[in-house]
This record gives sequence, structure tokens and C-alpha cells, in this order.
Amino acid sequence: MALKLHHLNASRSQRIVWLLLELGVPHEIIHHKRNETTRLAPPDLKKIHPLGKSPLLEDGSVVIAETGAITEYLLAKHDSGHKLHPKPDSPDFPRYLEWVHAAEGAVFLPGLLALYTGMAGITEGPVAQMIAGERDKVGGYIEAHLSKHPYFAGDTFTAADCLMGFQIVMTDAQGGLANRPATKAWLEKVTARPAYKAMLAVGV
Ligand SMILES: N[C@@H](CCC(=O)N[C@@H](CS)C(=O)NCC(=O)O)C(=O)O
Repeated sequence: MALKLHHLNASRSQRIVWLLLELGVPHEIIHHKRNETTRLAPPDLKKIHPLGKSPLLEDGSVVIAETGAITEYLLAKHDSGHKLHPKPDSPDFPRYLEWVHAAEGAVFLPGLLALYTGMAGITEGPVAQMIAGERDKVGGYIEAHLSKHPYFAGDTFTAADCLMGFQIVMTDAQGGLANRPATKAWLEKVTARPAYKAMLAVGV
């Protein structure tokens, strides 16, 4: 039975669509649409998983949430040749793991806080400054890393690049890569990949 990915429009779930296409694993995408006013997922997603968020992966009777967990699950089951993740004894493995999880942690959180505080009209003052400082720190760390390595895990493209892509695309759309040439060059390189372009055709 093919894997089923519950995908929400304009969401982080794009990362898993991209990863599935890079892996070449047969899958079905079930599209869900955000509420136009609240931007929340439709209530029927809660019938699949209590959190009602996307991405959600179904594999037969298994339902799994959380982008990092879905990524590790897919790679454990469908990347035995380690095309998209380094072997545990590779020197690239710790760095790979850090970026896979930073994508939803240290990298994503300041962007999300900026979105929420912006919606609440908090655009200046100590909280806004703290969030801007965190975003700048994270952006500087990414830039320094990509100045030394062609991809997040080192010399080759991995799932860590798929996971980091969403936040970097959003940062670029907000003009945040103006002084980040290495990050911009990485973005141009990975978004030229056929699987990324195929993701745009189905995953937006
Ligand atoms: N930590 C989760 C976050 C999932 C998440 O919050 N997804 C958003 C889409 S970007 C969502 O479903 N939002 C709609 C809602 O919360 O109703 C992950 O890594 O997958």
C-alpha cells in the first residue's frame, strides 16, 4: 500500500513532499486546505491525528506526525543505500542530525515568534528586539556554515537540505538573504533540483 501524506497548503509539509520526491518512494498526497481567515488546518485532520497538524504520514496502520520524526522514519525504511542521509559512523552524521532537528527547532522558532508577535502588533520594544536578535543569530550561523560547506550535512545533498529549505525560502521572500551570499547560493542550487520543482507543482 502506498504511503499517504496529509499535506496542508502553504505549509512546512512541503519539506516532506520534497523528500518523498527525492527518495522516489511511491506515495499519495492528500490535500487539505487552510481556513482562509484563521489559517488553521481543517478539523478533519484531527480525525487522522489528535494534533490535527500537517505533515502527517500514514503507512498502513501507522500514523506519524512531526517533520523530524517523519524524516527519520522515511529514511530508515526507504534509504538503506544512504543516498539522502549519512551513515551513523560518518563524520557528517552529527552535523546532519543537528540540521534536521534545527529546522523545526532553533531555526523555525524565531520566525514563528516573529509571525505571531507581528499578528499581535508587537513590532518594536524588548520582545521584538529579542526575536530579531535570535533570527539574526540563526541566520549568521547558517551563513557561516554554508560558507564552509556546499550542503548542510557537508559535501552532498541530504534530507537536512530538504528540511532547512522551507524556512530559508521564507526568509528569502522577506528579503532576509540580502547580506547572506552563501545561503542565497545554496538556495539557488537546491531549488534547481528536479524534485524541488516537482514539489512546487504539487505541494504548494
Ligand atoms: N512541529 C510540527 C509542526 C506542524 C505544524 O504546526 N504544521 C502547521 C503547518 S506549517 C499546521 O498544521 N498548522 C495548522 C494548524 O495548526 O491548524 C512538525 O514539525 O511537523
